[in-house]
Amino acid sequence: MTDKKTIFSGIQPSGALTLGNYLGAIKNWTSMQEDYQSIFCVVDLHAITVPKEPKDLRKNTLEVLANYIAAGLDPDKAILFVQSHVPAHAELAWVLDCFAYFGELSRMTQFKDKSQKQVGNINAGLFNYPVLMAADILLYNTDLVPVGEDQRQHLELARDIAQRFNNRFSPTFAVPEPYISKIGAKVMSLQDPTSKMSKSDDNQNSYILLSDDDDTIRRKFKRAVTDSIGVVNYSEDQPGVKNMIDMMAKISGRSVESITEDYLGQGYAKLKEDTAEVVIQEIAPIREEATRLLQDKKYLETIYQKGADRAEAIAMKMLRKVYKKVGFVPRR
Ligand code: ATP
Ligand code: LTN
Repeated sequence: MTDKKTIFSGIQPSGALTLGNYLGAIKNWTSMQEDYQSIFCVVDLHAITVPKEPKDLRKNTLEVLANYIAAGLDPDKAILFVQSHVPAHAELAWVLDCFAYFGELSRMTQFKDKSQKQVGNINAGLFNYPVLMAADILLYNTDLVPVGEDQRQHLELARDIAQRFNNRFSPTFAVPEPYISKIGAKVMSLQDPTSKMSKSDDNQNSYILLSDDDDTIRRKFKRAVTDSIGVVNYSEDQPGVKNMIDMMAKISGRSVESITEDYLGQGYAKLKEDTAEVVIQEIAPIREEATRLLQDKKYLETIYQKGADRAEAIAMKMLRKVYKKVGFVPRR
């Protein structure tokens, strides 16, 4: 083991990845993997809280893994694995369920949103979702969790559960901090720039998928909703325009001020076209590499098997410690 700090994060294989997933999460991971002990998971246990066809789940799981690697996560540096391959996640989640309160879980915004979308299927998994997420994080003594803004509340809960457990017994879990970058933490919908870009949106024009071809990306940006002000400003009052500038800033590393200056006196059409091109430059190579990797299932298999072995070694140590603290009799 190293003395590096640990980061852990995950994405659900609930569908094709969006530009929001990439800019809000994966892109940050690729730069952090150099400096941290890095663990990235494909959280398939979480994905079944929303009904899924088994064949789609299998396909999406490999796609997310392929995209991780295609986007630049290096399996020799970072541990890349599939959540269901390491049973300790489900096992710790059960223990933590007994340290999470009905009241606090009822207040989770994601639970309330998803419940509204599936009124006939508000299952217990959907309710306990944040506890499983806390288990993911706490198993690895995680210091930092790089996620998008929408996950902040879940992170707070994970911290509360960790502290509650530590206080009840003795220091066991590291208390994780969220890592939410200033730019890109909330990529907005291209059709309604006041709401988050989301892969579960009914309107396909509202999101860019990492698998979209160049012309589809151009078309979606061309149709993007802006406003009737007609002047490029970086302002909360012009969320559509702000969204474009933020995407450019996140991808290019330039400041929002200097990008905004470039468009002084220009209409929105040019801003949209240029943003589309910047996005294409960034994600077309990822799409091509992911497609190539997906043809090599054997390679992907070696990556997730090695990843699960490495993850499990760490996770089992923590699980044993937790079982001992709560008073379970050891098997041997
Ligand atoms: P769904 O839309 O089905 O709820 P999702 O697209 O939000 O799913 P998740 O697997 O829940 O995908 O999220 C994976 C990661 O991507 C999380 O860290 C989340 O914060 C981040 N993320 C998702 N959407 C965005 C977005 N629009 N902008 C920035 N980050 C995002
Ligand atoms: N709930 C997260 C996905 C997730 C996660 C995690 C993120 C599950 N376990 C652990 C960070 C750390 C989401 O993005 N919806």
